[in-house]
Amino acid sequence: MPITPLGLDPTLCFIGGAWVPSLGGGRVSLLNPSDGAHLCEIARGSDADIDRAVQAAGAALAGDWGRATAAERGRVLAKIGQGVLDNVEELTQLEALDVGKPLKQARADVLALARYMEFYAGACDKLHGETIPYLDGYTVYTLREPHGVTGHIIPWNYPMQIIGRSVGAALAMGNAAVLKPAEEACLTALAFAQIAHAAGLPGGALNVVPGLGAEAGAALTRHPGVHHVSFTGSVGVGKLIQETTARNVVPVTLELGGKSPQLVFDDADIDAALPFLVNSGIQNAGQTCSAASRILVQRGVYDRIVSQMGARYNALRVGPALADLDVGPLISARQKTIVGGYLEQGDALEVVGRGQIMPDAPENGAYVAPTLFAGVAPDHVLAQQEIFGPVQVIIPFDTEEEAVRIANGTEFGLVAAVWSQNGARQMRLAKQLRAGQVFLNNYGAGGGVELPFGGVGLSGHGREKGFEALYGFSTLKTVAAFHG
Ligand code: TXE
Repeated sequence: MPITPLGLDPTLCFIGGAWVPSLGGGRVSLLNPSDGAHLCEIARGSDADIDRAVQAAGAALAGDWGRATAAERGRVLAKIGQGVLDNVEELTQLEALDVGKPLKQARADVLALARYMEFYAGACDKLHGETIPYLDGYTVYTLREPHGVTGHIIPWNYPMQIIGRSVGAALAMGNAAVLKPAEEACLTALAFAQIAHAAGLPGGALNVVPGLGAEAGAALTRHPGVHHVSFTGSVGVGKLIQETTARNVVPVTLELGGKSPQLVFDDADIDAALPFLVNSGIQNAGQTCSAASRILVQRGVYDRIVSQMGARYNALRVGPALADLDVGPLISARQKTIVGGYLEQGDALEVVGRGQIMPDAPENGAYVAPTLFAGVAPDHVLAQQEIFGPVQVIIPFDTEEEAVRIANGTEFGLVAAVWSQNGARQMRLAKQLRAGQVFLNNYGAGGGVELPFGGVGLSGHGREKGFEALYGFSTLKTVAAFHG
């Protein structure tokens, strides 16, 4: 059932360098979020498929992939990056169909994936052990080694970016990966496997087993042959995975979303801030772990921010991914119900901006009008819980201390941003804000692949992206030689 020029058969798993049917024989239906129509079927990976994939990864480590030098791994990753670039339009279309992302946002994800490969291609041979001065008669050094088989469980919101930052870094350090993409969107994960294979990645170094979280996902986290698990998704499943992997004493990286604030002070450059304030809430229809769902605004500029953000919201157009408007559909009818439930809880709040669903948007698409609330209390449910939809709340504050208290007043800690011209304040707040990353007078720093990324608190732990990820995807062996 080829559905793209890439010629994918999405009903298959990619194991040991070959496309194979699931042993369980089951299928899951993939829907197009833009119109709710059946897109294609994908494999419903089983315990046995995960077992096969883990065995194949182990065999790759014992074979060509395990023997490859760091420089050789780098060359393969560079070729994979080129392969991604050679297929930008096909991957863009696939992601738009599968995730419901407007084309320009999907294209940005493809380019990010290529850039991750390029970055990790260059990083492969840059992280190594060191010699340690010790007692007379000893030579001591460390070896930086792969964990072995790494499991990657990823969500549907940014498949390509998350593959880039986690699978890219794992392969760079010489691990062999088993990837379980989300059941809602997995086509670009399959396409990536195809591209990687064509680029010369040895069979078994990357295996992709689509399927359900409670089946293929759970099987991957409890498999004794898996030596590290990287998970991006919900807090609930993250906790479950931490428990399961603890039983095998396997290290885990968890990236679990957030309730990220942007703090706008009276002395901020408002014109510079405005596009970031809005885009950070509506990009990918708000289904972004680092979405800035809380905008904290000092009283002196409060009215201006409310009216100018409101005006931008009122101009937002919502429609099918291929129409390439400002906002696409949510991933599914289920997600629409969840977001709708939150909007109902905001019934009594002041709505100061609302985007427009285009009249010709298909009726069965998972569309939600982007909604901006103002005057929201910091402890309101909409200011505390991750909504994962195009919804932002504006919260007023008077003093810097109050702003920090509100910003730090959720269980999450992924991203925070400060808009102020006061350098001393920027430095103070960069230290005081409880977050894995703080942006000063910007938001997201253009998504740079070089920047380590991860959270504290319920947002998770461990860092992916950047050079830092290479530490997480490797382990250190100390060698102490006594030679007299
Ligand atoms: O996540 P799940 P869902 C948040 C966001 C969203 C909510 C629910 O708030 O509304 O989570 O989204 C796999 N063992 N984020 O239901 O279930 C699953 O198959 C092993 C934030 O999509 O966590 C998929 O591949 N794996 C977030 C992946 O986990 C399991 C991104 C994510 O699915 C499993 C997505 C299990 N028992 C949602 N159960 C972010 N951090 O960006 C599910 N999975």
